[in-house]
Amino acid sequence: MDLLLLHPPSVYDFRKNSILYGPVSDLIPSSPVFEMYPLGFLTMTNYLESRGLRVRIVNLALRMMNDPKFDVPHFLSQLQPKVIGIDLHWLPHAHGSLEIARIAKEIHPDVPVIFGGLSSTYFHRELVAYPQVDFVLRGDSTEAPLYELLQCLAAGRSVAGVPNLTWCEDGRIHQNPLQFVPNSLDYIDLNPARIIKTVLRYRDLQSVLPFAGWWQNPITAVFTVKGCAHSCVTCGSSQEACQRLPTRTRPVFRSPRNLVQNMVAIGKFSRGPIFLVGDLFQAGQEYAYETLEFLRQTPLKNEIVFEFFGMPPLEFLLAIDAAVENWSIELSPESHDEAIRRVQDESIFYSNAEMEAVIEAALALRCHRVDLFFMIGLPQQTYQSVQETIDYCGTLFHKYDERFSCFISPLGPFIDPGSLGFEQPERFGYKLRAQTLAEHRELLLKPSWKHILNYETAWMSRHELVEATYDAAEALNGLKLKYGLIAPKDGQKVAAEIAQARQLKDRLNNEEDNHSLDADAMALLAGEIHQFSVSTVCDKRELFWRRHLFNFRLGGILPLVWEYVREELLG
Ligand code: B12
Repeated sequence: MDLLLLHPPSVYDFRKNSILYGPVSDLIPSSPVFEMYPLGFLTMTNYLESRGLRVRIVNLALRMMNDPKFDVPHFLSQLQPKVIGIDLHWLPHAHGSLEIARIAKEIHPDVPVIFGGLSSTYFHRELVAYPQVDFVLRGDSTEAPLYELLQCLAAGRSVAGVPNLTWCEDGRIHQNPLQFVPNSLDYIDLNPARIIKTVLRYRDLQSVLPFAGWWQNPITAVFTVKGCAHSCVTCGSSQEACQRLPTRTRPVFRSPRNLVQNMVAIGKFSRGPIFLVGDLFQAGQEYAYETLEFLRQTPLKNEIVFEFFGMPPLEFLLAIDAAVENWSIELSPESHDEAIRRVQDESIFYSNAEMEAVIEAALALRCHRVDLFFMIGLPQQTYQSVQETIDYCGTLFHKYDERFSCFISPLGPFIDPGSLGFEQPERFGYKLRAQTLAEHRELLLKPSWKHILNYETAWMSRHELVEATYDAAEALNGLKLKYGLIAPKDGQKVAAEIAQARQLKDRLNNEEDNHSLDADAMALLAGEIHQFSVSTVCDKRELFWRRHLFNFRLGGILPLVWEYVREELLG
């Protein structure tokens, strides 16, 4: 095995710690363990394997979740990798990633450990000073430098010429220039066929699954862009954040043809929905329509999910409807209050009236779902304003049918490093509670999410952010029940879970660390990731699309099994 890619849990070992993680991951497929690994694991695997190297992905976070007895040190001691790669892409992995690296280094002291991802890029100098980290590959695109680094390590050559690399020698930190910043994304893709082959090679499907429940809800994503043209205050990959990290100065796109080819490749194996990451209009109108034209020419039946940062022209919705059989849209107005929305990024501001026109137009077509996402923790947003957002959701539920839904969640656990809010907190009314990687690691071990948050705002204290979240969640759940958007049984379960989480939170109130928790609370919270922190602001299942009797296409998978047997077993 030339490279072992490990995805850590947010906190190691979450199964033993007593922490109320809170609803920080309720609107994504992962749990608060943040068990989903970066899409980049797939592009790196594809790139390296196509050049003859052998790569194995192990989602340690998911293995630990699925099996309470899964023994990480024992598992790692059974493997003989030449190099280990660990992602610290999302800052919530600040604790787990370094702990996994420490354990791996103890077991395999001579195996180099490489870190990568956006948070690694931001904190690269601090990171490389840890004894368990040998290298950090900076940037949002690392396939080619990673290949070069692995070649150097295998040949015992100097790494001084490897682009994007930060490394330490004799106590001195070296920072090679960020030379690999590709201006097209067509050189990589997720190639599901190759990933299936690695599953066969290591006879290990469990370690490659992206999140708990994926087997039942096999959503896949195709990325259209790296970097961004916009300047949203809270985003760690906005134009300004990309310059600050730095990763790139302007966004770069995949060509529509390449994008659609990748979607078709996915459609051969899976009937699940395909999420198009990034607003197609970022690359311009021509790009957006060209993508639809390629889609029109394919017989893809999967649900295609489009996200829009600004509002698309209504004709574009007509064009989607003409090109795609099954489609949905996702919009993120963040707040009902236009003044608050305007602060995020003036350049993609839209009014409620414009947004409602888009919703109406989509629902008049074959669109299966329109999901609206709101956030808690924005500049200028008060407790009162959050509750008014829920009133606004009520007005919309009244107007539209059951294909329309709204979601709300707190900005958490961290405001992204590199974002405008993190870099210029006073300007946007943020008060930061942590700045360094070490400080974020410490926060992650606090007893409840109120203490974990790395910020509060001039308009809401941490206490108010938490209260606003549970109150809004309760009210939104009530509205969904009222309008028949969720089954009474499911709605009642969410309500009970919110009430329980509240009670527990009150017990933890003002506790600054685990030592002062009473024994009952400690016991309730030991290893807790589900009861009080998953499906508390909404039922996670609301996020998923309708299921198919058979989610996967055997017709696409069986030829690969045969190819594998021919190539690897029969020589
Ligand atoms: C799609 C997306 C998601 C998807 C998941 C996609 C996935 N599995 O990767 C969903 C919606 C589930 C999601 C969830 C979250 N996300 Co998100 N996400 C994005 C988004 C929009 C695009 C990412 C993408 O497509 N990348 C393209 C792929 C191909 O590249 P890549 O995965 O980044 O990998 C490359 C490099 O990063 C690097 N790399 C990464 N890991 C490693 C490891 C090694 C060893 C090496 C060498 C290199 C390396 O090399 C890779 C190959 O070139 C970005 C914003 C953006 N425009 O970048 C935010 C972003 C990455 N997400 C962010 C956040 C905060 C989150 C959440 C924590 C939010 C939350 N509280 O719920 C969760 C965490 C989920 C989890 N781990 O369980 C922040 C991260 C800020 C930070 N520094 O922490 C971003 C920047 C912006 C944002 N706020 O959304 N996200």
